[in-house]
Amino acid sequence: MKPNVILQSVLVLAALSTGCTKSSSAPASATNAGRRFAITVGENGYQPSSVRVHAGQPVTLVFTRTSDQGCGAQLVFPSLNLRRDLPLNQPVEVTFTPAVGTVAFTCGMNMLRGVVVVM
Ligand SMILES: [Cu+2]
Repeated sequence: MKPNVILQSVLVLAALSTGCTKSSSAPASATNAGRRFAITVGENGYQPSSVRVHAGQPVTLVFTRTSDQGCGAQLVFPSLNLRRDLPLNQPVEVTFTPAVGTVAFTCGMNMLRGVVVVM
């Protein structure tokens, strides 16, 4: 009987420690961990709504619109003179090499807003 109790507590500890690794919360602003950023377009806007990248390096933003509500069906990068349709649940990639400054992106009516901060 006693070995059983010990085994059970080991299993409980294992379950607790693996559960912890999943609980890191995503920050609202992503940092430059890579050159590829996934951005979700929901009814309330872009998530994350800002990313930070280094100047002179190509960056790819992968936009996925996940909601038919709101007005995220069009994506505009005014300073890049670039406009894309975002089909529902279909990733759309935008790649560019930014200079220092900010690169804004918006919905087709300039209501939803996001920004790439380039350092
Ligand atoms: Cu809009």
